[in-house]
Amino acid sequence: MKKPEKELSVEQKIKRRTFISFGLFGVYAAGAYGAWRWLYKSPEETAGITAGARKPLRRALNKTEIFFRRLTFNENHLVKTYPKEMAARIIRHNSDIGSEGKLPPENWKLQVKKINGETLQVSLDEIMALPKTEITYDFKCVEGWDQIQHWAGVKFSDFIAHYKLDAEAKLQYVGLETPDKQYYVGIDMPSAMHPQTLLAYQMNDVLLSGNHGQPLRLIIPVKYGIKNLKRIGTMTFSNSRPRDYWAEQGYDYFSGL
Ligand SMILES: Nc1nc2c(c(=O)[nH]1)N[C@H]1C(S)=C(S)[C@@H](COP(=O)(O)O)O[C@H]1N2
Ligand SMILES: [Mo]
Repeated sequence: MKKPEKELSVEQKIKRRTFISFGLFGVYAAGAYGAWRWLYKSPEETAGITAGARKPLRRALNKTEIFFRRLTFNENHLVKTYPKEMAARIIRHNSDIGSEGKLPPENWKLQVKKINGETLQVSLDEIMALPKTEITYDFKCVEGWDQIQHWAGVKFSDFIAHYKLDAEAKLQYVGLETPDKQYYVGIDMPSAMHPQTLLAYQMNDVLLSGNHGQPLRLIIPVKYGIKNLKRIGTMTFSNSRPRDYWAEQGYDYFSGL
């Protein structure tokens, strides 16, 4: 006859389970510690285009960004617009890095760095002679405010077509900087070429004030305020990411809505 298996006492069962739980806890803890060590020891990217982060983390972030860009961005998807009468009269105003005070338009020319090494110099009058586009939409700042505003200027894509910058527009990014290089942004080309993106010189039908980026600023409704650079000095084109003021501080490079 088979000897009946010895019944474990309740106390023994508890001991055994406690032992197994602690064992598993130890295994998980070692795993987590290992992963953390791996990340911690992995090379840190050079703080530059984006704020410093471990390379594997940044790689994952960049992959996620491209995934969401593809998922959410569509050049035919337009940002909601409003009747012009709904535009604010008293306009909110944010930081003025690189765009303080007033710059006499006669002392200003937009510098467009072509890929053949030439620089186009475009005056405000020349820009204002191009077809004009107006938009009334809800401008959004990442800091949590938004306001329905009316802007006018030349469509970025019209500007590209007029100055025959087709080869430039085939590259992946546009870089914009203030004349003093204090504020700068990088914009992915599909967002720059979006039909609602403007090189704006008017707000509420009058030329921009010093506060709002005169003589010319970017209005890019598919992105948060941080990317809407005021007082454009230079425009560059590249396949690598242009430097970006807020991305350097750790903000999302894409900053799309
Ligand atoms: N040159 C320059 N452009 C800039 C900024 C800046 O500090 N300097 N701030 C950005 C931010 S954070 C926002 S929300 C908008 C605000 O635009 P506004 O001052 O016309 O409202 O401008 C953007 N463009
Ligand atoms: Mo902002």
